[in-house]
Amino acid sequence: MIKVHGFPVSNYYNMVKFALLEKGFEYEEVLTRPSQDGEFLSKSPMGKVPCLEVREGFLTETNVILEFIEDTFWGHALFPEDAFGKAKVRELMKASELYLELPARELFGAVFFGRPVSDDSKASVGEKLDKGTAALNKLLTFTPYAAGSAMTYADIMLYYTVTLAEVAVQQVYGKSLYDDLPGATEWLELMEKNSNVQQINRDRDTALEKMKQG
Ligand SMILES: N[C@@H](CCC(=O)N[C@@H](CS)C(=O)NCC(=O)O)C(=O)O
Repeated sequence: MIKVHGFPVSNYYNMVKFALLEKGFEYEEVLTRPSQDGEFLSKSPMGKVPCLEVREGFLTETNVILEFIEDTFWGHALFPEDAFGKAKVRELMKASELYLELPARELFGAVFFGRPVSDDSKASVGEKLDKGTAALNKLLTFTPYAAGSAMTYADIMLYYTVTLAEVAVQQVYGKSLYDDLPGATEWLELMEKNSNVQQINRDRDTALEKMKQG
């Protein structure tokens, strides 16, 4: 059986879980924290999670894993069939990661681990997020899904990007990221009707609770 290494609080890990659940594919979760330990680096060269383990070996980088899942497993398609539609989904995935997830991640140390954040970082991340949301607004259709009438990998990546970024944006800037993404609130409601999203969020909350209890 294929294995997914990671932990349920990781948004990237949850993107992979969501894709596998949507495909209806059985997998085993191997509870793993990011690590620079030599053994883990032989599976995940940057020591990050998620890491997918299949018969042929290990795979890292979430977008690569998602593409592999699509190429390998049956189940309903999560990319459009036509080349342009597929490229538009990939464009959204990349924009979500580069221009929203990664800048928001610069705030995670302050938000989740109580590290200090300088006024300069706040200002520079704020600028990047403003540019990123403006770019995403040009790409998102919300009709009703991120890239059209069917759910795709763009929804998967965006959901686990914005929901975590929102926590950071609220805490650092005292505003909602969703105010800068018209249509996002209705789309979030739609996504959260999905039973796989609900299950992943329950797993995340249980793991968070355990972490708080030490
Ligand atoms: N580019 C990686 C990013 C994954 C990532 O940043 N995962 C976090 C957990 S959510 C991690 O492992 N962080 C540890 C680190 O950055 O060393 C991907 O697409 O999978």
